[in-house]
Amino acid sequence: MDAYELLTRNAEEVVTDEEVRDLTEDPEGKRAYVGYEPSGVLHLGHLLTANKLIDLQEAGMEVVILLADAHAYLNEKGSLEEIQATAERMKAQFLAYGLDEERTEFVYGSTFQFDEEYTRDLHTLEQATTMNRAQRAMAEIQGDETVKVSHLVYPLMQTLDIEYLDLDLAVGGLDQRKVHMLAREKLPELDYEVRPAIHTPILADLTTGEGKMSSSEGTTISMEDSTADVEEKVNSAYCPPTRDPEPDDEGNERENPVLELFEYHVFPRFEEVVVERPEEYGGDLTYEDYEPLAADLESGELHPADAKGTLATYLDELIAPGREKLRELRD
Ligand code: IYR
Repeated sequence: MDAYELLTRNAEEVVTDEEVRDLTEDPEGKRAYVGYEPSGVLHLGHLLTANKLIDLQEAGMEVVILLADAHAYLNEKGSLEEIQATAERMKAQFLAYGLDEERTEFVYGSTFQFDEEYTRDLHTLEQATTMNRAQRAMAEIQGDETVKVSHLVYPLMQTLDIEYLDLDLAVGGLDQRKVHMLAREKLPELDYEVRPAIHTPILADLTTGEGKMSSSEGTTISMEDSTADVEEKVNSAYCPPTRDPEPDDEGNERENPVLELFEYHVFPRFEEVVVERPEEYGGDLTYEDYEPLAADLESGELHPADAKGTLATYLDELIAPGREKLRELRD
């Protein structure tokens, strides 16, 4: 796979394609980042962007993981000390997941975001941005609580991070796109360069196929889940034999979350996927790509129950090293 393919595969959006193409001409040593508000246990949402970071490392890029402690503080996730303790566990799980230690730099936001120069730039950005604009940038990240001033400062700091970490590329879930658009608009006003961004899709809730998979509501899978938990969650997942399920009775759009997990989590990390079946049910099925598996589910060749059993096995293998790490940290 060439660098352009590695950077863009499974991306929902690339801003802009031309800028990313330029980057792929000589990706070796270029710096990309994702920022995470620290949380003690990684879940499939974190791992989706981590998959992209692994792709970037394979293309020769250096990866910066911003442990966004000050951002989590602004977003009322606890005291800075509490947030930093969970960040250390997060770091260990990322490495266990398969990020290349040599090409991964972990940076705490608070190590540079309180510096004088950064703070001055932040105040300049505050002058250059309307409250309405900052609030819109945060809408997807913050949820529906009351907007505080901290929520408006948050996207401006995220904008400055791109400059202060000396990056060539920003990566994030699609929920980060409005912040990245704000950054593209505002960085030049401070005479800083615009950087391209790559956005990964937001996956649907596992049980309903609706909305977005989240750690606070609905069902996701985390590094803390046991093999039995993973099996149980995947077995009760929504999995009609189609890629395009009908909306539910209230008109809510639905996805097939089992197929999404194969596409975005399993195939990028495994050379092939084997569905084990007894001879009397047709014997094993082997897939090297997502498309033929999805086609077999649609045609009825692959039964949803077999797809789920297989998905649970592969997801379990992906989270097992992180689960082990968490256990070690606890002992
Ligand atoms: N907004 C992110 C956290 C975050 C990301 C980046 I990229 C930053 O520079 C700072 C914070 C989230 O929603 O988790």
